[in-house]
Amino acid sequence: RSCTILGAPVETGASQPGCLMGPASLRTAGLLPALGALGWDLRDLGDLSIPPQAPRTHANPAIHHLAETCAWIETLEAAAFDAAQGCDLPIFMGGDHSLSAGTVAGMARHAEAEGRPLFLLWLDAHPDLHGLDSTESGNLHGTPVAYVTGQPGFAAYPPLAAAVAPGNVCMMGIRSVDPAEHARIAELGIEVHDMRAIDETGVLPPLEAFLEHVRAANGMLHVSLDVDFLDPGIAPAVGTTVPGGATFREAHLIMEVLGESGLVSALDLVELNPFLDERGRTASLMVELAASLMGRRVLDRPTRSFAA
Ligand code: DIR
Ligand code: MN
Ligand code: MN
Ligand code: MN
Repeated sequence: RSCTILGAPVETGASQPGCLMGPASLRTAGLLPALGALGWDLRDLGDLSIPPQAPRTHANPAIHHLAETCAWIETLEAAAFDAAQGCDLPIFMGGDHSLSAGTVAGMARHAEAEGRPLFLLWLDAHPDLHGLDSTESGNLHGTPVAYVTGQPGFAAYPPLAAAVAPGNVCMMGIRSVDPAEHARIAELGIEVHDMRAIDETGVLPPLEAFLEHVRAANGMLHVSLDVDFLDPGIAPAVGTTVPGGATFREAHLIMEVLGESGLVSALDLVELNPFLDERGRTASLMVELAASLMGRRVLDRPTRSFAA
């Protein structure tokens, strides 16, 4: 199976600098050799870039780096579409979460061209459901899910070629929701498993139900992993830590089950800010989690069945 690796050193969607160093940090932590050892046919396309942008303003004065965000979305939409045509599973190394507005949009166009629906698993402390009018922080990493599901209010972003149906989105790990996002979750009926739900059921039942839904629809699955999905105690290198995140064991179980499903068509590794880290531990953890999704196992075991 083939995997294209692409770096997206985007940091303009976050409040503080540092995600620019994410791709270099994931490389330093050994992402490529880890996946190569699992038998993947890897192609490293290096890191993308955008040219310098003239500033663009918006009616919402909180918004910053709108021009850069739009340029990244355009670049990444095209790059994701091309990468998905050319391999089984592209990995996009971020960069802050605004990059997923581009990668998921490109995967949605790819899936539509294949005549299959795209599903989105959002592993994050935050739902990232803001529109350009509702974001109070102005940090555009809070907007990608609203954009890729085709919500109104994105006239300033590049037009979306193919949207992800809100009913095809599943979120896990959510524990910080702004009021406008709360209203949108209710309005769209997006499947959100917050940490309370995970505490009650564990990660497996909701994950397996979602994967069964993807399989039944012959869907493609895009997994977007925000570092702040993880508990800050194990993953401190992110600008928006929220207490009470996923444990090491929950995260690895999710990644292993995703890998065994054979349904994953793209992976984002986002929001790693190596400047906030201690000795690269968060980058190393993200590499280990990617390896779990890509097939690394402690012992052989029978493939899980996904009984309805
Ligand atoms: C917050 C934080 N909801 C905002 N969002 C983050 O600024 O809109 N998403 N950090 O991952
Ligand atoms: Mn493909
Ligand atoms: Mn996020
Ligand atoms: Mn987040």
